[in-house]
Amino acid sequence: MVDRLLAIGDIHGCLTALELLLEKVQPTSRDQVIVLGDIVSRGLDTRGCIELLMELQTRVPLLCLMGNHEEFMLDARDDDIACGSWLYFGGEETLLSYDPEYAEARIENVLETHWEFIESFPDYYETEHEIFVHGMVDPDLPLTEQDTNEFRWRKFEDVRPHISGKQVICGHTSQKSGLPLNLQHSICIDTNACRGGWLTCLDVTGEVAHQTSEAGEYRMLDMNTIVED
Ligand SMILES: [Mn+2]
Repeated sequence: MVDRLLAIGDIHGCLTALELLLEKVQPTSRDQVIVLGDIVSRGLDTRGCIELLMELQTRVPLLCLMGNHEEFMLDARDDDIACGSWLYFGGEETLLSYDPEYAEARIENVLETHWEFIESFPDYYETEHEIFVHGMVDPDLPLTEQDTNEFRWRKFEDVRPHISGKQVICGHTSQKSGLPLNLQHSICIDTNACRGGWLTCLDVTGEVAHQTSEAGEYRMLDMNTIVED
């Protein structure tokens, strides 16, 4: 048994919000932290976010899941066309963070240890009562039988409970309200951190959400007050 199950939504290079979030939540070796993917792209400091998470993993049980932006980045590594399209979707900011001058976006600058870290991300994580995933799941199929692209790409739309009966906790579909979308059987915690919204850490066990912004703000939400049908 862990003290707290903690899920962190789409970080997208927002190092200020991530640092403040970890300072507020103070994860320990008795917690389990799951980062729901899309750590990279768009925000100013992907490199810093990856470094911080790699360091945190040395002292806290931490698992990062594969998002569609990690998929973009891995595809860009060996393919100029894929790299060109990723640059347009936020990859440019990612690669600039690997240049000390923040001037040149060169994929060769990404550290080998960072590639290995990103390659290790699985598509989902399951506990006895929860499924953690970046995108979404097909509600009618067991996880082992579905198209794995769903895990990284499927949007949080027309959501129904998963056949397993487990609660699904995901990111990917940005909530412009800045609030997690809490359907109880499924919760989306991409709260638009990189576009003036919030970075969310859902404490599944405590039924609260901690949120921070790139502007240095912090707030806590009672998940039971934001339930939607
Ligand atoms: Mn995504």
